[in-house]
Amino acid sequence: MTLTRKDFPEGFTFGAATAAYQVEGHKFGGAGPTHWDTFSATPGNVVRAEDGALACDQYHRYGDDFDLLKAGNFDAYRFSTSWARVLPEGRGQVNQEGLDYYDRLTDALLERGLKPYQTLYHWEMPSALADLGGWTNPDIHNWFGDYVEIIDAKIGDRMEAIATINEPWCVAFLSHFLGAHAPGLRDIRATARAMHHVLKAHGEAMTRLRAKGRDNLGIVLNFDYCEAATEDPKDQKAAATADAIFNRWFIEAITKGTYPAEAMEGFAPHMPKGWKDDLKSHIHQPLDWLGVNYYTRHIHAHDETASAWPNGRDVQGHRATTQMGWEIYPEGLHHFLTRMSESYVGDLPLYVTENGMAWDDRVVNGAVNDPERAAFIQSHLAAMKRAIEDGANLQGFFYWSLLDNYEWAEGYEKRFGIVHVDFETLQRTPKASYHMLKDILAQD
Ligand code: IFM
Repeated sequence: MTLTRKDFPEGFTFGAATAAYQVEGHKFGGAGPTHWDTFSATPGNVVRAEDGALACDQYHRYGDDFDLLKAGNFDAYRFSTSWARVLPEGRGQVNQEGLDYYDRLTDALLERGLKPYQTLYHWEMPSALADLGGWTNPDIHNWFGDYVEIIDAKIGDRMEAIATINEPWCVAFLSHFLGAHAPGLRDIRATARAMHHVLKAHGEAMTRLRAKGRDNLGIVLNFDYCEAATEDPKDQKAAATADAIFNRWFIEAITKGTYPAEAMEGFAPHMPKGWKDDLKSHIHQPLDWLGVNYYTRHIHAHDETASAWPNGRDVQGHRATTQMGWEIYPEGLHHFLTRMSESYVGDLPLYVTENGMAWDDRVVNGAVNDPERAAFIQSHLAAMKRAIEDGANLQGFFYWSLLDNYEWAEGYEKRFGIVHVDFETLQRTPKASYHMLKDILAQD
């Protein structure tokens, strides 16, 4: 059965998402360098050492991209504003060209009747602040707060919703413990600090925006279904530890003012001074909505060979995988939507702010046939519908991504878009999945 707009509650928002560094073309418009420019220029970090200098050139082509959204019957666009475009040095001198760009972009969305959903940080730390330790610096929340006030003064009054941070697990753990994203550290002290400071920065932004009367504030967390490989208590512990770091750390701090014991087992000796006070003063405060990003599950086992915490390893599952090698596991989306409402946020509005899949899509005779993606979307829509029936207050869904784009350490190789981008010519070709969404989102 094909689900359509009519299978969801009246007013349910359907959108597509992107992020600044992945689509804009960072070399345009006076943006300052970011830690992704240097991470990607360091051999071995990014496929073919590709960066976001040109990306999809949305900086010049946003009008055409928004026409595609409109023609596709979408209601909304989720985008991010780049700190380094607004403040090239991270602090101090404002780049007026950058502010004007986001002003034009906002107008272009509204002119087409598309609702703007802004994210304030989607991973491009200005290099000048990275030089000072980036997310490990105890002052980062103040610098972030200053940037937030500047961009908010320009476009905040026209945003449908504002998210502080995209995927703090990636900002902190993936980037400071696993070393897979900029700044590419593998250091537990840096990780513990980043895990905490990113939340403190979220809280600082919330406080500053509340003071301006904003009542549409949230955060976007990513979740990964953590399953134990066997019943063995050691494997169960490996899964519980991964779940605590990935799925519980951020939401528990925000909604309960605590960090999970299973994660503190590793991080406690490395936490920054005053972290308990910060939980009270900054982090534990109400949200207006919560964004849920969901892609896959991982199966965890105890690693006998590991010499240090968290002593876990991944075991390959048996489901079909995407071009990223990620298992397709829609049950996990139902799990997190219902888990959020039952255990953490009650009736607070939830949005699926990202969900999608990468595939090796090719243009053949002017068309891109991607039935795998259409099936992926339908199976995840079904999981969302079940979650709503089971009580989750889900109010919208944003497909990741509108365009094929810069997939971070994977460069331009992994294609998540419903619109194909030829990275030589920058030509956009809507894929069959775009046309499927266009059909199912038509109003009558
Ligand atoms: O491309 C990313 C995005 O920037 C954040 N969430 C996951 C996507 C796919 O990896």
